[in-house]
Amino acid sequence: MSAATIQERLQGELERHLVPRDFVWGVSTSSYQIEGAAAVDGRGPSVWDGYSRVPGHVANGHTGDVACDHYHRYAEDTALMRGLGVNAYRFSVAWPRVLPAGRGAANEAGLAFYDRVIDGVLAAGIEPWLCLYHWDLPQALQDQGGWLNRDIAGWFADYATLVARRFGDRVKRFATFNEPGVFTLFGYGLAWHPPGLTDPAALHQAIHHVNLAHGAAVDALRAHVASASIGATHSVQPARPVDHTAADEAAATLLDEYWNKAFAEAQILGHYPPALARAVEPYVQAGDMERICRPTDWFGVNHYSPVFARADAAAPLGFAWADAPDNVPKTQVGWQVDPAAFRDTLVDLDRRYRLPIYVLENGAGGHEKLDASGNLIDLERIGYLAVYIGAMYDAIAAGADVRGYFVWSLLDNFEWGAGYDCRFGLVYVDPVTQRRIPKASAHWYANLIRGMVGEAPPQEP
Ligand code: IFM
Repeated sequence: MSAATIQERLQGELERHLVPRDFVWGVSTSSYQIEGAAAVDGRGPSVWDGYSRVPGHVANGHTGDVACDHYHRYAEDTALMRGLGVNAYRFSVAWPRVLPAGRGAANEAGLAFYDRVIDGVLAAGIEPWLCLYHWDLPQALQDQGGWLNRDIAGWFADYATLVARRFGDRVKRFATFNEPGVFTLFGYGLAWHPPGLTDPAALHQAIHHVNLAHGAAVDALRAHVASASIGATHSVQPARPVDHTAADEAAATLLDEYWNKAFAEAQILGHYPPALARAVEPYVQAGDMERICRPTDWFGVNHYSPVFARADAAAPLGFAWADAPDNVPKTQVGWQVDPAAFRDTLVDLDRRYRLPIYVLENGAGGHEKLDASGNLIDLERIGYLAVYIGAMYDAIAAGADVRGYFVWSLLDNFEWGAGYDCRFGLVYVDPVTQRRIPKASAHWYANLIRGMVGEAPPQEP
């Protein structure tokens, strides 16, 4: 089926009332990946500033120093979103930009930047969805133990209070964390993110402290923002064995606990999955599970592709990360394309947690270059988005309460260890000139939204 045929089918779904008119169509970004201005206007260093400078940590020695220079170009980026016709924008606040030392004195210039972003998107008719933490921990807090220091739950709650007091008059949608299962496993278990450890004890401690910070932040946001709508954003992907051996099956079950369940189960159901329950026990104090399991309003899911594990007795965690098998369809960056897994994930999340679901990230990565005419006709990304949005509709038809969909990402940006050559944007960004060029997928997504929302056509991006 061509992308155009799928688009027709998708728009036909509206007539069949599968997607309510108030369905949220959005795009997502994150602070360190787009803002740049790393040492501007009083921003303090984050763990990624130092980590990315160590040779070998990030492809080509790239850093987030400049990124997409969104700090200075946010108005242009808001105009791009307006052109897409999205009605929501998920972004994150950089903790070290508003609290350079992580706690204590706030940085007025940093807060004022987010005032401008929020006021700008609201003026464009776009609802801001604010995420408190997308991995850029203030270095000053890392120096005090970071996620291994139990006090961080209180520091995070104070930061949430600052954000709530400043922006809560205009922002109602808050996510506490983005993908806690990813930054903890990569940072403390696999040494692919800061602080670069392969230490199971540290990983388990960090998991528990992040969960405590989530609960404390939910309470802080609730206390300071009238009618706040609060959730957390989890990366949920089926964890599969690379081979169908008993050892690999066990490895996949463990990966599933770390990646998919360590946070969602504790935060929503009030308990850890079995293997983790034993592992975190030394760090759990009386009353902790009640502190973590606070009522939330929605479940944020980021979904891309199944993930794979294989048994490895020599690995600190007893399993190793594995690539997708050779014989499956993949995106340019090697992630399996499996829309049925997306449908099944959404249906499963609906049954498991009984919360309204927002897909806060979905998209395809590529190693893309402009063509001779200076355009980027990213048919592979269009195909990916079309079949994944179709799979989301199938989940809705099967009863899953999915209320919104956000593409990752608005812009090509700093893709962590992969640097800038791994592009997820609807909009191409030239890393040298900072010129923005909407890809074919941006026009495709704008057309899709226009057909779905059925309002006056937004201006073309
Ligand atoms: O770029 C990341 C984002 O920061 C978190 N979710 C997955 C994206 C693509 O890898």
